[in-house]
Amino acid sequence: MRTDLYQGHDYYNMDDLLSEEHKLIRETARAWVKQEVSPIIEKAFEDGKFPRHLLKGIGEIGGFGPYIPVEYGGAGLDQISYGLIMQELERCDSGLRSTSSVQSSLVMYPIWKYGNEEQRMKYLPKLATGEMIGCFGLTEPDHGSNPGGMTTNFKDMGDHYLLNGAKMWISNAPFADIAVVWAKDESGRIHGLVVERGMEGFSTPTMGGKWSLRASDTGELIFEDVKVPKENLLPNKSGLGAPLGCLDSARYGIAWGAIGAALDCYDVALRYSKERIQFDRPIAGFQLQQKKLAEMITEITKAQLLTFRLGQLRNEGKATSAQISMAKRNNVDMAINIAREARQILGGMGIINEYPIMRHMMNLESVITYEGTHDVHLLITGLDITGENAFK
Ligand code: TGC
Ligand code: FAD
Repeated sequence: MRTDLYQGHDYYNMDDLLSEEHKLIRETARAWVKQEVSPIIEKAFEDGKFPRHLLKGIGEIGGFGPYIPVEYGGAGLDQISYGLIMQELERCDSGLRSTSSVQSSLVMYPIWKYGNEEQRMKYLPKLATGEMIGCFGLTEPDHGSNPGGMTTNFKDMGDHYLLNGAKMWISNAPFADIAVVWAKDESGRIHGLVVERGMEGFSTPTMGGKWSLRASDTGELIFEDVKVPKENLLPNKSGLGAPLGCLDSARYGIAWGAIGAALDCYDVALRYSKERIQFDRPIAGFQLQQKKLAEMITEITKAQLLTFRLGQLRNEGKATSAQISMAKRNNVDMAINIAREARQILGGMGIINEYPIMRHMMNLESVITYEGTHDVHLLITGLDITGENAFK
């Protein structure tokens, strides 16, 4: 088993912009990851299973609902703290960060923002500790980039709603206790409903065969005449803007998380390049390898600056959805390119599980697709700067 020797890289003294609390939160997350996750992550990835015993620990480091108010069990932290936790989790594995993102931004966020007080008190405290796990059902087999076309629907039956349809590619679905499900009412308006495991007609088959994000469980959500109590509808927002609002928060977390994956690849490649001797000298001394390493730290530094500024805007409530799209797209693309370059620096060692590079690279193929594809985010920027909609 490889010892986790990771250390952060801060070429532009970004730490000067952080508070002591920020640094403590980051160190706490890093120490927990090194002690509890790094020793088992390769095995979890090989087994294709999320290690569920980690859920409690994620809750303890503030990884479930970092910015949700303390009165609901959240950590009550700012957006920079949230980002730093995502960075440390994804530094280890994108699947680990995914579990946290889904629970925090796609389950707790909508219950907090769109739910009533009763729903908040019923679900949020248990979600914050990891005692309860949630998933988020937006994507359908025929509606991925275009969620507005969804066909999952519910009918008002007087004393309950009757839910029918199917969701696909749902992170955490196989073991989630609850699902925040987006479905159309009889007039075609989209609403969020909390569906609980055990409701008759609700099943969550596991999706197998993934070569990416293997340490995260992915499944379907099937609804066959599921009777959902009326009190499980999230009352305070409807329309496509409701699920997209959750995505803003999750995409912001991914922008930070992707920097973590890139930092890990850079850190491993830099160390390896100084130790690996070919032609009687460390490969770090060859210009071609220096070009790769120098470009990596340049791109990481640019992403750190972009993302920190986005965090400030989020703290002030000023970040736009398009700004978040730009950061998600840029940072995931940056990370996947760095993973590919790092793999080359390690030569043959780059493809085996003694090092994390290939795992990061495969994971990032999911990250560049979910929460809006690379192309979708480009089109969001295009629409924002030109006013012309190139989606349809
Ligand atoms: P469009 O007509 O543009 O918008 C419909 C309504 O939504 C509003 N809106 C937003 N509101 C909040 N936040 C945003 N980011 C928003 N973007 C749009 C918009 O103002 C409008 O409101 P209203 O009141 O006028 O009705 O919608 P469209 O149908 O043209 O679609 C636009 C598009 C393509 C950008 C959007 O649908 C999209 O982002 N597609 C990508 C789908 C996606 O990201 N799915 C993610 C599924 S969840 C997931 O992947 C979890 S992965 C696990 C993990 O995170 O680890
Ligand atoms: P499609 O929408 O079919 O896109 C295929 C290609 O067409 C892409 O390259 C896309 O960019 C391009 N394209 C589509 N529309 C346009 C256009 N207008 N112009 C130009 N190009 C276009 N979803 C959830 O709801 N909850 C989850 O928890 C969740 N977890 C996931 C976990 C994993 C591991 C993965 C892989 C996905 C997950 N998703 C989840 C689904 C994810 O959000 C979708 O895969 C994603 O939104 C893309 O949808 P799609 O796969 O159907 O691709």
